Amino acid sequence: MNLEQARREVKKLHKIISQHNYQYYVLDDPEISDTEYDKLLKKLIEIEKDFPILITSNSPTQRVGATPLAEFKEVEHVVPMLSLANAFDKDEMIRFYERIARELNDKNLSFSGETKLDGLAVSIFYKNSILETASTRGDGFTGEDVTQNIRTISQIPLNLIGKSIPDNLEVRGEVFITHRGFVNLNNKQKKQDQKIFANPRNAAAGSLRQLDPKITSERPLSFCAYGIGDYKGSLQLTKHTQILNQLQHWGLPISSESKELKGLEMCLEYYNDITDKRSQLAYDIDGVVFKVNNIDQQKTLGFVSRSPRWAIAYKFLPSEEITQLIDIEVQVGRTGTITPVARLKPVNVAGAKINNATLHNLDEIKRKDIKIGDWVYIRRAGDVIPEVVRVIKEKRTNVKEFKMPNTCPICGSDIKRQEGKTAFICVGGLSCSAQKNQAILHFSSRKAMNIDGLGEKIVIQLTGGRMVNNIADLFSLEQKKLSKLDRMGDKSASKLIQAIKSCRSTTLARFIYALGIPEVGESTARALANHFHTLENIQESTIDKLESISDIGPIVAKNIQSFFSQKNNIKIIEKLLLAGINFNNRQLSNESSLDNLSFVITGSLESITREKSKEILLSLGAKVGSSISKNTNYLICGNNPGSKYEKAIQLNIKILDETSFLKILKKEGVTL
Ligand code: 9MJ
Repeated sequence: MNLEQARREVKKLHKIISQHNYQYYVLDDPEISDTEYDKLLKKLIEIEKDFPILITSNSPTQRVGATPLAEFKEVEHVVPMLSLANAFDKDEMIRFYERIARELNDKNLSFSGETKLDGLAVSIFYKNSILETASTRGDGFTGEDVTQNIRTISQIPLNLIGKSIPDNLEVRGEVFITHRGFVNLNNKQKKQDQKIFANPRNAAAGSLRQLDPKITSERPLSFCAYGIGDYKGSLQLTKHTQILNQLQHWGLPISSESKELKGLEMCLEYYNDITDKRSQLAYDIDGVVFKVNNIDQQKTLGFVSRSPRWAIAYKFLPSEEITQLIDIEVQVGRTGTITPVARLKPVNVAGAKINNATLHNLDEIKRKDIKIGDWVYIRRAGDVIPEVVRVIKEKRTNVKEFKMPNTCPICGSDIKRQEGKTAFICVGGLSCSAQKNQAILHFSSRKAMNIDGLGEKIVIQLTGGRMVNNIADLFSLEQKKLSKLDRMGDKSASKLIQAIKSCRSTTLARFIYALGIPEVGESTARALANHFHTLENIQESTIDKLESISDIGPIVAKNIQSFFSQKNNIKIIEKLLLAGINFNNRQLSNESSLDNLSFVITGSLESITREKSKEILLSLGAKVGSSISKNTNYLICGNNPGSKYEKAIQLNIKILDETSFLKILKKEGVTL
């Protein structure tokens, strides 16, 4: 066989093997026996052995070819991976339905009903039908590059099959582990004296985030596609259910429970049917998803900050179990807030062993009349911290009242109640080691500076031994000293030093979030970064300027200003910058950011869909409205514009044609 013949043979084998994978994994209807399949694979391996030049990453022989990574690269999502808005009861579901039926003026809306898998959302990018990259959802805007781990999942095709596949196609779906896979995995872990996973979701997350793809390949990961993100090429489908169907024809597994539903009654019926069926399913689901089926209607509805307005996750009621509350202790948070925590007789709630549950605050304890020794209902919903729902008064015998301590159990400072507030606070500030530790843990957490390997046990040792007194001290840690700590060797110390070094290249939004300003979460941090562009601007901003940002009210504005006016904080920030922290976010380098500008889109654009334009604009901090008003800054006008065009002219609103719009995006660093 010469190289050309081998090349043709390899191509043919890729195609045949992909087709059989589809029959086996997607249709559950294999056409050949395992032995015959192995023969095909063996044939391919032999040709590749003779002609190594023909080995490509999309070869079925290469699913576990890659070497372990040092860390995951970050990837920015072209189209943000938004999360779904939730409905927790029938009323909320009805309100969702009625709101969009009214907005679309359609009383008999059609939906795609889907089960809501409880795993990890991922995005898989196919270029010319070949799997090129894959990433986790992360914070919705930036995720981690898990390409080599995704490749190990047999259910995920390395090559798409079938016709009319867009040149660029981003498939979105959930990676999960079935009940059976979970039990087998934990049995194996136990035998090998390895970590036991609390539930299938944790097991899936832990397995996908392995740096060594060989480990991932040994985990029973499954995949289900539920939509598409970015794409280039034609996709003449008008319904979401057609997209799902099309994904299946291209070789991707989809849920067999998905169904087209017409009207509210059918949606509610579907929810009840799936609720009844839940315990028979082979995998965990935590609700049902309804997506407006008509793609044009989806586009009309658009998005609000983090969620599409055309979809809702109607969640199942969280699981509840009964156990005894043995004691109430208090925990000191990052900003000194004292949280009472219930110590419980261990109980299994929805697959996880629960030892503690939050009691929120003293008022909550009084309102629920919780006493030490009570029998209580514990609730756990997904990732939410378990909580005590209510007391079973009939079972009450020998109970004791909880009293808020007068002094902090960690540092001995006074505990005071802030005027007009529910929370009790330890006044020790950063002299309280609990607050110090929490501040460092927050700084290094995944959504903040993302320092891998800096867990609670290490932080406690670092602050206890006075090696670290504040977040800036992390950057002067020495490997030699670090390696002497408990649970640390040379290798982990070197890894941690490397992680600390590499976290210095970050975004302004992450850094602001990492500082731990009271009540400044991820989304406020992003709004600040988008609005002010530089750290100095934020530090120097006035309360008025801060309040002019739509996400920020008077209390948060005051928190921000007061944080940046404290000498100690200024000193720590200076030290952090001196240590080399730098910001590489797109908005930073660009003075003409679209922050807070309001856009409306009309007509059809040629090189980008309206939906995609909307998502990109939102990710750049702009607002996208559905109708023209005097507050609109720009109308983006494609072919065959509607009445919005005339209205914009009447109101003297600036009109951008497609070319000008694309130029703006380019200037903002967006490549289509
Ligand atoms: C899950 N988790 O099963 C979506 N999902 O759609 C389904 N998640 C989703 N759809 C848009 N079926 C964002 C998330």
